[in-house]
Order: sequence, then C-alpha cells, then structure tokens
Amino acid sequence: MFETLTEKLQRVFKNLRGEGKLTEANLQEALREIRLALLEADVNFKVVKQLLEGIKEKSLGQEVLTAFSPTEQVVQIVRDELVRVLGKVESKLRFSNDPPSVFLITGLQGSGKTTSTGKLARWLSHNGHRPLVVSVDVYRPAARKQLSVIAQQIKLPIFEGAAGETTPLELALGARREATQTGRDVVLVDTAGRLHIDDALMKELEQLRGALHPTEMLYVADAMTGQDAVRSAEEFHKRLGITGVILTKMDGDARGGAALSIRHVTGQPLKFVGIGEKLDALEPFYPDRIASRILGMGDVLSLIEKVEQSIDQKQAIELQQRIVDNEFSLQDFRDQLRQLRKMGPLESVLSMLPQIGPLQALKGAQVDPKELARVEAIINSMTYRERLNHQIINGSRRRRIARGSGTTVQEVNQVLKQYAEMRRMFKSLSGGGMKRKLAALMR
Ligand SMILES: Nc1nc2c(ncn2[C@@H]2O[C@H](COP(=O)(O)OP(=O)(O)OP(=O)(O)O)[C@@H](O)[C@H]2O)c(=O)[nH]1
Ligand SMILES: [Mg+2]
Repeated sequence: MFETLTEKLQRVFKNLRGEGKLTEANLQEALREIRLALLEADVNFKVVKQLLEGIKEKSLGQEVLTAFSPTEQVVQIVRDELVRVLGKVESKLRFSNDPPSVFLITGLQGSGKTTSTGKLARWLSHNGHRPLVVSVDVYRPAARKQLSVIAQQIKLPIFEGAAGETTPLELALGARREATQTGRDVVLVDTAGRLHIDDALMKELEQLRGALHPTEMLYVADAMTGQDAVRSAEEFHKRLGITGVILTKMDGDARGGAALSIRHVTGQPLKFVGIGEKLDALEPFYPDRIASRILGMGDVLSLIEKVEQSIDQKQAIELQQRIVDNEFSLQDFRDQLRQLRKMGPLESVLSMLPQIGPLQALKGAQVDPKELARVEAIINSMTYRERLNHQIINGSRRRRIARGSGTTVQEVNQVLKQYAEMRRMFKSLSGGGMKRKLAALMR
C-alpha cells in the first residue's frame, strides 16, 4: 500500500538532499512536488490544501536545528502533518458499560463487510473479548452461509437465528439475547450491502440502531474505489452518523488516497484497515505508523509486533539477549530468515522496513524468497562452529561453502557482509530497550 506515493515523496526528499541547503526557492519546488504527489495519489483536494498549508507554515517558520539536516526537518514536518490529517492518535473501539456491546457493520455492496466482520471478531477474540457474530443479510441466501463458514474458520460462535426470526431486526435482537445468555461481550452485526445509499437501506439501519443502541457504527469502505469511498462514507455519516471506518483492500491500493482523506473529510476516525483476503489481514490503524510508512521510514513497531506474534516468546527473549551481548551468530541470522519466510507475504513485511536509516541493511538480505533460500543454503553449508563464529571463515572455507551450496565465493562473501552489517546494526541498537530505541529512530 502507498507504494507510488512513497516513491514520489522519496524522490522529492532526495532532490532536496542534493541541494544541501534549504532555501525558500527549493522548498517551494519541493512543496509543489509534494502537492502533485498527493493529488496523483488521489488524495482529496481539501486534504491536500490543509496538508500543504501546514507543511509550508512550519517549514518556513522553522529555525534551523543544527542536529538535523534541512531535509530531515522537512521530512519530519511532512510526517507531523500527515499524522495530523490522519487523526493523531489511534482510535480505540467503544464498548458498552452494560455488555454485550453491539457493533453494526455497514457499507456498500462488496466493500468487505462480511470478511471484515470475521476479521474483527478474530481480532477481538485475540484481544480479550468474547465476540458473537450474526448476519442480518436476509436478502441473499448465500450471505449468511458465507459468515457461518468464516465463523467456523475462526472458531467463533455465530447466531443462526431461531425459528420465526426472519427479519434483520429479529435476528439482531436474537443474537443479543443469545450473547447475554452465553456471556459473550460483543455482538458483531453484519448487514446487507446495497449498490447505492438508498432510503430502504437507511430505514433498515435506523431501525437496527434504534433497537440495539450500538456503541460502534462502522462503515466499511473499499480503498480501491478511492474518492468514491470517501464520498460514500461522507454521505453515510451525514445521513446516519458513523463512529468509525474500516478501510478494506488496502493491499491492492498503491495510491492511498482514500486512507489519507477519509478522516479529514468525514471527521470520523479510521479504525482498522484490511490488508488481504485472509482472516488475519486486519490491522488497527495507527496514524503515526502509517505516516512513517508513507514516507518510507518504515513501520518498525508493527514489524516488531508481527515478529513477536509469530515467534516463540522464549526464543525471542534468548535472541534479544544474544543481540544485547553481541553474540548474534550466523545461526541466528539463518533462524531469522526462516522466521521471515514464515511470517507470510514477504512484501507486507518488507513494506514495513524503513527505506532510509540503519535498517536499510536488512533489505539486501531479503529481496525475494529465492534470495532468502539462497542465503539459507549458504548458511546451511557452514559447519556449526562456523555459524557460531564467523571469524574463522577464511578463504578456503569460503570456497568449500560456495561449492557445498552451489553458489560462488562472491555470493558467500555477500552473505557474510550482510550478516556483518546486521550485527553492527544490532550492536548499535542494543544495550537496553530495543523497542524503545527503534521507536526513537523513527522520531
Ligand atoms: N485483497 C483484499 N480483499 C478483500 C479485503 N476485504 C475483503 N476482500 C474481498 O472482497 C470481496 C467482498 O468481500 P465481502 O466481505 O463478501 O463483502 P461484503 O461487503 O460483505 O459484500 P456484500 O455482502 O455482497 O455487500 C471478497 O472477495 C473478499 O475476499 C481486503 O482487505 N483485501
Ligand atoms: Mg456480505
């Protein structure tokens, strides 16, 4: 997501860096290019205007801090302004003091409501809740079946409706009753989609809202529809009042226009983003992390969380200790590469890595899965001793390793170099609070 925008902004910053000193003239030129990049990314013009004004005002009024280069300062300002239009702090879901809380999941046809209902239920259950899902899409027989298949996949209960419960309202009320009886604390109501926002849909949703008092009215919008998603969310909010947006299909949206506009245009927060078809492909929306990602500074915190989730805790602590003690070995390096492959779509992991800064060193080692496999083959051809102590790997050992892994000595050298860089980087980061230090890097 955001690839094209990131690429364009990177180019702007690169040009600025080439200039050395920040002058009014080159700043104007940079602002013009940032504006173009945003418009080309399909960002709403009001949002572009707001962003540009903020950036200009701050850049011109900025006293030159000697610790940072002018370009770094501009990047920082752009980041702050992005965070501002994205909504500053992450928005938490609202729950009722008198459970079960009801969340209504609404949106146009095909936007991803049913999938998001499943994803959100899964996310909630991983975060200490006991959700129950129900589909009130009574117009399409397959719709309710779809949700029940999803519920089965995520091993969560679904309310299928008792005899005589046939209208959306009856089904939703039935689900709430069932949740109360079975100690479920959130009811996720997947509603029917429409091609357009029409009166019949509004009536039905108003009725559901009136009877259920949902703490969340979540509007599901398809990021790939760009400004159409923004417009429909705006209209929906005007007519019905929403409490937040789930933006789906961000994985297929290289521009990011909807993500950057929806908060500012509707005044309602973006709460989650869908980043794939699988049921774990949902992330809470963190404005600051997304801003960093857009600017190519990477989203290291999300990456770390992802790593933490997918690796064994004990192993992780041991690894961290070895890093702190500067004992990160080739063996660990290989284990890390394996973890990386396990973590799922490599692109989504890579997109979180900064394109500037010290973590750049990681990138060369992970270009594509084939490259990863090659690196692994090289390390596999080393003896255990060599893996624990890379310093003993001399010329003849390198030749043997190359032969053993079907690669060349140059390629072996390359891997050793990458490993050395990673080790150096870890060394500079370690000595307490890896996560804090990485976070500081992102500032
Ligand atoms: N790539 C990708 N696909 C998604 C995402 N979210 C949903 N989809 C896909 O979008 C399609 C429609 O999703 P549904 O959840 O059925 O949409 P819906 O809003 O419930 O559709 P209706 O009930 O017909 O209005 C499905 O093929 C989903 O797999 C996402 O974040 N990324
Ligand atoms: Mg549906």
